[in-house]
Amino acid sequence: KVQNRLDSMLNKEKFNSQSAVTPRVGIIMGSDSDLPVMKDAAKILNMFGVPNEVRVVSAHRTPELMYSYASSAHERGIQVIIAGAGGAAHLPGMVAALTPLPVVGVPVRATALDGVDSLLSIVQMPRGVPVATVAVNNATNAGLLAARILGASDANLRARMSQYLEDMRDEVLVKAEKLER
Ligand code: RP5
Repeated sequence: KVQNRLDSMLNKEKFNSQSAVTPRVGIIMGSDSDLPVMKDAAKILNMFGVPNEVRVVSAHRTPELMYSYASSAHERGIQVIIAGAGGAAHLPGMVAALTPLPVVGVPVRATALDGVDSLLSIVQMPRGVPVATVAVNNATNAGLLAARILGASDANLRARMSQYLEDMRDEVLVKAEKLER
């Protein structure tokens, strides 16, 4: 039911994954309440043409699902997992413990502690099990990092990333020029 709700929210905003193709990035989150933040990862990956899937997988509420998702993702062709969670955000670390794939963690601002709780939970992984943690609520950077990881062995994607950086630079220069006038 939660997945249906998620799919319909994603469809409404046209960020749904390109479902016919095998997803290369798995975007997971602890609750559908994380979607307003986490959809930015799907948006950026779709922009780069990277097939992705979006799922709710909770470390606390659906531990069995988390176990099966994380331990089998690489067998389905997933190459990077982006995991977002708020509060006592165990999801990225637990997933990293169960998969050989790179895991990017997104601390979601979800409680009275404003995301500091999620940030510390995700960034302070003990030695041996890394999670590449991005800024609080910055799922865009998680998508970009996943695209860069894939780009290391995908010249096409790497070229698109270089173009993205150039476009960003040009945008800033145009704005700066306007200010100077
Ligand atoms: C976490 O608890 C989720 O990742 C979410 O950020 C937070 C609140 O979840 P809901 O109570 O909104 O479902 O597990």
